[in-house]
Amino acid sequence: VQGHDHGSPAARAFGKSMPRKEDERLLRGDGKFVDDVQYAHQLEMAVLRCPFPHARIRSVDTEAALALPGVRHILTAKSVRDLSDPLTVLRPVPNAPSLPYYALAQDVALYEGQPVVSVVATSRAVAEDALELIDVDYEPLPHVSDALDSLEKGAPVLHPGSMKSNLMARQTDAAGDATARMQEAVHIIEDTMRINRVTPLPMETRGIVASWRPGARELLVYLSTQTPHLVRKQLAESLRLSESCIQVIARDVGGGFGQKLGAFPEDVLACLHAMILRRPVKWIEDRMEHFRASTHGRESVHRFRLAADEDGNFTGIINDYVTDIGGWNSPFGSAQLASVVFTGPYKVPDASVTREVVLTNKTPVGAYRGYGQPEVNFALEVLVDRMARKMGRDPFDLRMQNLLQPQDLPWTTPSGAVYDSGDYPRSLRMAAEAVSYEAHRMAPRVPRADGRIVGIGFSSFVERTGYASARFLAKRGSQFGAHESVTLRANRSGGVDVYTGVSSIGQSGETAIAQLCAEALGIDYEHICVHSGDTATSPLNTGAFASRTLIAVAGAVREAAQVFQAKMLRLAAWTLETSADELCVDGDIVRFKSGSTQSVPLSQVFTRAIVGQGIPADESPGLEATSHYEPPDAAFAFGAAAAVVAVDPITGEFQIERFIIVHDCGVVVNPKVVDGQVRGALVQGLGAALGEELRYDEETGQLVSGSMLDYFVPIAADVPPIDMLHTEVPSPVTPYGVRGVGEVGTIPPGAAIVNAICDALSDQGVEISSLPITPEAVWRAMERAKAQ
Ligand code: SMO
Repeated sequence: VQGHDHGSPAARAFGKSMPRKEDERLLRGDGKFVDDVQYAHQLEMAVLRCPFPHARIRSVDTEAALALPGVRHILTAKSVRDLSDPLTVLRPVPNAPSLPYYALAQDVALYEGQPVVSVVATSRAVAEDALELIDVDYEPLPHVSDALDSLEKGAPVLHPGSMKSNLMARQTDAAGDATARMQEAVHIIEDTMRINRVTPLPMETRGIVASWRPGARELLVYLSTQTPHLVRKQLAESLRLSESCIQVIARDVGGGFGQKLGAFPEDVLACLHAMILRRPVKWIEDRMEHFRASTHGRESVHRFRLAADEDGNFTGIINDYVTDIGGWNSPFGSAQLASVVFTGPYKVPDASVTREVVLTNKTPVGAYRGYGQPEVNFALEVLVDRMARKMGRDPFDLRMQNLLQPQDLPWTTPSGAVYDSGDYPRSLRMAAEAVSYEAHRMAPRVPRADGRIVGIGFSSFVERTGYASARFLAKRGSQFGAHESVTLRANRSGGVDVYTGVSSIGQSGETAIAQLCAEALGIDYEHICVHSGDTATSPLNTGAFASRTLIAVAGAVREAAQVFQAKMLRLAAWTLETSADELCVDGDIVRFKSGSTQSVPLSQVFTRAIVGQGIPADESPGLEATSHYEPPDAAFAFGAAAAVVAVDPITGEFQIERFIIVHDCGVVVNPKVVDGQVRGALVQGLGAALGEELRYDEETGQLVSGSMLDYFVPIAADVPPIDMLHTEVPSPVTPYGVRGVGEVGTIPPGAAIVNAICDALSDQGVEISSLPITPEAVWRAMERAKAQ
């Protein structure tokens, strides 16, 4: 491990594939997801949702539903307005109007699936029966489902009280003079690139169990969330409670992917019901609801222009993109990272990016893994290949020519981000070698014996991991900081309890934190126990998203460990009648670094500290340390992908024969976890590239692919063979030189596959400008090419 001092001869966990702390309980069925919380006297909630994309609610009649045996309580628009305030937004879109979002639609519902009435009954079945008895008089209103249509004159304005049009915000980041570069360019490639609307689709849908003890003024909330502390803040604001009254627990979370950031309408509803009824109220989102009620991701249109000079040097980029946010601002606002990395890993000083955030009558869009980066990577990387074809150059060579070189870094992008360090060309070279590109580039694109033509496509990428600093965030509208925190607390068994607000969303946070602690303290990994996702026990924190946790938490662990270890050694030194600097921690004992073989077990050191006996008179009892750490900046992960695709040149049917990803997440804490993270995200990225699509019917504005029957999700048999290669360039801006790893796999698949298909079909002049890439889409692209 480079870039840090082991501090102890016993460092034995860092950089190794330690068995995951989470596995034992998850594999034995002892995980604790929201639906595992069962109270004997709990009630269940069901939600009536607007079936129209846009409708005025003339009246609601709940009389028959209330009369149904087993029904305990019903909330409608007025009581929600009386009892709660609109959901607050964690990251408002800068310079956008605020759009009050109540837990139930007030006069008008703005998307199919928006909650209109909520019912609590003795069981979910009874509550659902009650929904059938509720009579809502809807007046369907004209709707708009397409973001570009939504900007047209005459489109129905969604929020006429606060906005004149559906354009929520427009924001430009630029450096140099991209317009001038376009004018003088020898080559320009320009196209409108469309990214599909998809859903993050965690295995565990959203869910909540809320219980209220009025005498104690205590609202206990079990929630499937990535951000327990931020949800606590939002619930306090909406429910008009002090944060002191609320405890949010997110123990095991069956996938977050950005969707489970912040509070949703149903969270407020369940709490209101629980507070009124003084009974625990559970709501578990069903899969059909999930498609409509949980935030979607990605949908955007990128009008992208790439300019090059005669020699093939990229000279300018202009990306004007429209991002569709649906009917309301979600807690995390719309994707901004497309603006941060729109020049990719290339050296393009003159560039401009303009983001337009647009409202439509669809489910709100929130964060989804990569959050703008897969989208803009697709636009840029597909057009890089098109530029190469136009110039008669090889796409690999053109990339190599324009990639930032290691010595160019740190590099400040036109939108102000700083790429910290890395070797981008090496990643691409490794990907090319892995697919024997030298042989392929010379070969003619002719059918093999099976009639298919093989193409190879690349995608080079950078990924912002971490969340920069609080100062940077403030400029982007954030209502939270960038820090992460831990408490380390000794126990009498000789172990260390670690408390973190980071919930366990499948990212192996407990494992990584325990490894960092073992490294920093010299204590055995087995003796470190991580307690996660509980606002009552953990120090205030930010949450698990943006591939940021490791970067921030590593600093917090390192700082807390220094304080903890200094005292641990002082106490041991007193017992061993020596000085602290003679000693070191080794697994479960403190011993002399050299010389004497005397030692003292940690259980004894910790017990003395906790009891306050057998310690120096000038030491306070207890052994515990808390640290909050704010990283100085984000770190940029990077790499390259290569897809080998065999395409049927007549039907457009294709098969991905190999997929290679070369990836750098800096210094690796746990290779097996890194492998799993990259692979998992890759499969998710492949799904979005190859078939996932939330389609809205143009006529009715309704979601027509909103079930597992209609929505493609890759299963194991759909996943091509994946090879992973790693490089390990330490980041100079993070503790231990780590970079984040959670989201990267979602970024390159779309472009690599399109580039491979277009390479295979280059004789036909086939070009593809939208996702997903289905055989039908390839066939249509071939038809378009023929027509030209
Ligand atoms: S989209 Mo991720 O959870 O920041």
